[in-house]
Amino acid sequence: MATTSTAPDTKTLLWMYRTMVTIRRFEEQARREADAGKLRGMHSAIGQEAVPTGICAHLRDDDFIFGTHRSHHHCIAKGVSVKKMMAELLGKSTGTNKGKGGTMHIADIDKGMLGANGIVGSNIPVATGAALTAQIEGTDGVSVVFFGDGAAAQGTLHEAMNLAGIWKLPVLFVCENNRYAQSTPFEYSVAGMSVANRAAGYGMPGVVVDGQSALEMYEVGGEAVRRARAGDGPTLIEAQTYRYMGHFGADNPLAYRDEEEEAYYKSKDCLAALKAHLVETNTATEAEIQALEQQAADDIAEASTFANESPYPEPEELTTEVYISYP
Ligand SMILES: Cc1ncc(C[n+]2csc(CCOP(=O)(O)OP(=O)(O)O)c2C)c(N)n1
Repeated sequence: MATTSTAPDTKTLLWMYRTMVTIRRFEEQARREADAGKLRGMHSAIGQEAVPTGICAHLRDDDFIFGTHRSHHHCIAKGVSVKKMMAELLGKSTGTNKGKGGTMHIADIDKGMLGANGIVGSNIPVATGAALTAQIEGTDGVSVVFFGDGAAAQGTLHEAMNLAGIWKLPVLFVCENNRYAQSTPFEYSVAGMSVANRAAGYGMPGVVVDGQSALEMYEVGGEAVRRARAGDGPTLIEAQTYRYMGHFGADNPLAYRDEEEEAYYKSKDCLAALKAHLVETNTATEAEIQALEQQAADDIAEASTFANESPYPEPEELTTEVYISYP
């Protein structure tokens, strides 16, 4: 999906809603697969669907994105096949990485998803390097890196923002501030209580946006992508959002946050908000919305069947296409 307008047109709005519903259904099914013991350590992004969707609405297949340990939503928003993703989660040979990457290392070069990564903060300099490549090659390509509030305190972000600032690189630093790094609250770990304010130190705009609003994410993402393509340099975006599940699914978030807070963020649910907008603006009827929701559910059911019926890689493939480091 690549659009340049400042307000989303009907086609884009419907794409955003379907994408967000697809992400939620994918995450729900992935949870069921994990509960059935078919994968372990699955980090769900339920609640955070609007963040990559509003940004990726402006990206082309040849733009790059980079993710984290919690990246299913980034991949889906960038157009990676949910069938191949689900197969990857289950370690099957039909997966995006032939079953050798798993939930935390999904990549699809054809779609510009250059990789999720389990090491917190590690993809920030890599994404900045991809932006440098686009600049050197003279394309108008854009690189986007998603990371959490926990990663915002990693040195990698600051080194990369400095280089991106002096070289005016076409990169978007997108912090998904879901208020917790595992169980550590944002207030406890982020000095100054703001990620966006840090942009000032590196000569780039720092924008706070309601990450529960697909429309606001679309607007802020559009301006940042426009700046990057025009050679005006990087932007730091702090999208304020919330993850509904525990850190990796099996933990209990109520051990470190309260029901009132959870209820507050769920009352601002990004899917419900966009659906209400579609109805109020007569962009789609209830029946059309239901049809979109059904299509998303069907896609995920098909992805699950495909993944479960796919074969595991052969034993002799164990050491092919993987990096091996020798001591
Ligand atoms: C360098 C590094 N330190 C610690 C960890 C363990 N770890 C995995 S996820 C996580 C929390 C990350 O929080 P945040 O960046 O806010 O992302 P979120 O989980 O909220 O999406 C930590 C500390 C890690 N994987 N890598």
